[in-house]
Amino acid sequence: MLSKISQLREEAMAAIAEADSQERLDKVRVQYLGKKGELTALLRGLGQVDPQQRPVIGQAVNSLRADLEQALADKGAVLAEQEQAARLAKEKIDITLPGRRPQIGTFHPLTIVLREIQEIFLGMGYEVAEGPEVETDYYNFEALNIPAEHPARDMWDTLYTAGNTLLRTHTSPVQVRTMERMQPQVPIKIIAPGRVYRRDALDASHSPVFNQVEGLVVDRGITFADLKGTLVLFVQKMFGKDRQVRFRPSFFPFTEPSAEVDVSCIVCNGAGCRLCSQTGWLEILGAGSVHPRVLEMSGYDPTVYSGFAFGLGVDRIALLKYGIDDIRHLYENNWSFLKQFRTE
Ligand code: 2NM
Repeated sequence: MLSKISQLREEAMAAIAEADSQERLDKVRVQYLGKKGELTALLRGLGQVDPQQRPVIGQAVNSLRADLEQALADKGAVLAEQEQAARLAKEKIDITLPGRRPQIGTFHPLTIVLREIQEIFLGMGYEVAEGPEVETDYYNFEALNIPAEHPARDMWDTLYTAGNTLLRTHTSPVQVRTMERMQPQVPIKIIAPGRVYRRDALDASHSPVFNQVEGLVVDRGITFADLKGTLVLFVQKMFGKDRQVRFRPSFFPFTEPSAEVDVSCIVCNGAGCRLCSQTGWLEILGAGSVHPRVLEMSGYDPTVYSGFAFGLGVDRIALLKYGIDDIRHLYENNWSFLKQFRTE
């Protein structure tokens, strides 16, 4: 019996020494000290032992139990410490790694170009005026000398909303609203930037929504020469002082006379290339002297006052300036495209 006990001691101590996790150690505990464990079985067998030997054996079993409990506790402490150290090593955060850089936004190319245009006109004493994108038929057409049923309406189709309202096809309604509000005061010197809408076939140079800047000057004695000087200055600030400017006769219902304004090609300088379709010129503006009927409808006597107006497409200028080949890039919010226009 005593040799059985010392054999059990050796076995159990070896098992404790071998246990390499708290989980395994717990199994060893159950195997030897549990209710159905080997030591418990040994104690149960004590009844069959010779009564004289019983105290000696009982003491040996109890001392084995105490030694195993001690050994289990010691090994448990060692394993707990090891497991904690392993977990800490695994979960360690390397604070020397560089952080993830936050992505910083960029200005949209339209915003950059729009601000540049505004800067130029603010420098000439203009103020910025804004108005609604959903307009009435009166402000978008009637007040601009484009009567209902008149063929001039065919130049601008748009989406009609409830009642007599529509998505504005130009920012001219803002000019009309400004004249109505100001009349009969002069001078008026404003630019009207903003989104406009047209029913156009979608292609590389047409989008159903795009951005315009229109300008309006009204005062006594304003002539076509003022318009010309203003636009030549604008073009040379925007595209460079060596640019040539060309006025071609054109037609708009709200101006008379009217002109299309071209700038000498920014790529070939007039020699002819693919960008300017071999003409040497790029069309960038429409302009003219404000039609007397437009002045009159908004409260300015055309025998006393005169004015000029112009309109340009911000999108088209952005495409030219950055060499962008398709207007749709401006409206797709593709970060790979937009991030190229970092300005800081
Ligand atoms: C253009 C071309 C020519 C224009 C006219 C007016 C107003 F309100 F005075 F009648 N605003 N904008 C105008 C004139 C716009 O865009 C190509």
